[in-house]
Amino acid sequence: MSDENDDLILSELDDEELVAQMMDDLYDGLKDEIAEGVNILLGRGWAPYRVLTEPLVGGMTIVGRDFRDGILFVPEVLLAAGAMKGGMSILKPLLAETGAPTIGRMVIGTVKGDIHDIGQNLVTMMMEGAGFEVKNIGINNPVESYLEACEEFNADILGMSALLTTTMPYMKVVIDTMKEKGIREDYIVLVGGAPLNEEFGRAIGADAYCRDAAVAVETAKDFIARKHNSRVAG
Ligand code: B1M
Repeated sequence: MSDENDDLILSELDDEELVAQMMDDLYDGLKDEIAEGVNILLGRGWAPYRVLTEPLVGGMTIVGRDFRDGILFVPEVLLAAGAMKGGMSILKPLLAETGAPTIGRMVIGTVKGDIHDIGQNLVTMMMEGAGFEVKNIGINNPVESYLEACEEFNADILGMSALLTTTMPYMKVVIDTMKEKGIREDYIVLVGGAPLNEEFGRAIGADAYCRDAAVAVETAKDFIARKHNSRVAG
C-alpha cells in the first residue's frame, strides 16, 4: 500500500501523519514499525486504548475491506495480523495495569472451525484491564473445551467469538448443550464477532451480544452486578 519510505523517520511525523503511516505499515505487515509507532504514541501521552483503537483496529479495518475485495490474500493478512499482535503485546500490560480488584471470571475462546483470535485477544486485554480474570482458551473450541474450562476456572461468564458466518451457528450448539446439561443458568453467556448482531444473540439464547471489547467490558460488569444483587435479594 505504501510507497518506498525507507528514509521515513516515524518520530518526526505529527500524530495524524503517524497514525496514517501506522495504518499503512499494518497493511504491509511491518511488525517492527508498528511496535515503534505504538511506543512513540505512548511516549506522546496517548492512552493505550486510543493507540489500540485508532491506528491498530483502524488499520485492520482497511485490511479487512481489501481482503474482502480480493486485493489482499491470506499470507498478507497473516502478516498484518502478526504486526497487530506485536502492537497489542506492548499495550497488554498497560491496559491490565489498572490495579482494579477482581470483579468476575471469564472464559473466552473462538468457536469450532474459527481461528480468528485477534478480536478475542483484544477483549481479553480489555477485560483484564477492567479487573476481570480471564482464561483465554484460544481458537477452534468444541463445546467440551468451553464447558471444561468454565468448570475448572469457576467462571462467571462464558464468552464466545466467531468471525465467520459459517462458524457463528456453533454458538447455539454450545448454548443448547448447556441447556441439556442443566447448567445454562450457571453462566452469563456473552457472544461477539463481526458478523453477529443483537438479534442473533437473542435467537441463540445468549445473554448478550457485544459489539466490541469496550461493550464487552460494560456488559460483563452489568451482568456481574445484577448477579450479585440477585444473590443479596435472594
Ligand atoms: Co479472515 N475473514 N478468513 N482471516 N479475516 C474475515 C472475518 C472476513 C470478514 C474477511 C472478508 O471477507 N472481508 C471473512 C469472513 C466472511 C464471512 O464469513 N462472511 C474471512 C474469511 C472468508 C476467512 C477465510 C475463510 C479465508 C480463506 O481461507 N479463504 C479464513 C478462515 C479461517 C478460519 O477461521 N477457519 C480466514 C483466515 C484469516 C487469517 C488467518 C488470514 C486472519 C486471522 C488471523 C488471526 O486472527 N490470528 C484473518 C483476518 C485477520 C481477517 C480480518 C481481515 C480481520 C479480523 C480481525 O482481526 N479484525 C476479517 C475482516 C474483518 O473482520 N473486517 C476477516 C480486528 C478485530 C479487532 O476485530 O475480530 O471483529 P473483531 O473483534 C472485535 C468485535 O467483533 C468484538 O470485539 C472485538 C474488539 O473490538 N468481539 C467480541 C470479537 N469477539 C468477541 C467476543 C466477545 C465479545 C466481543 O465475547 C464476549
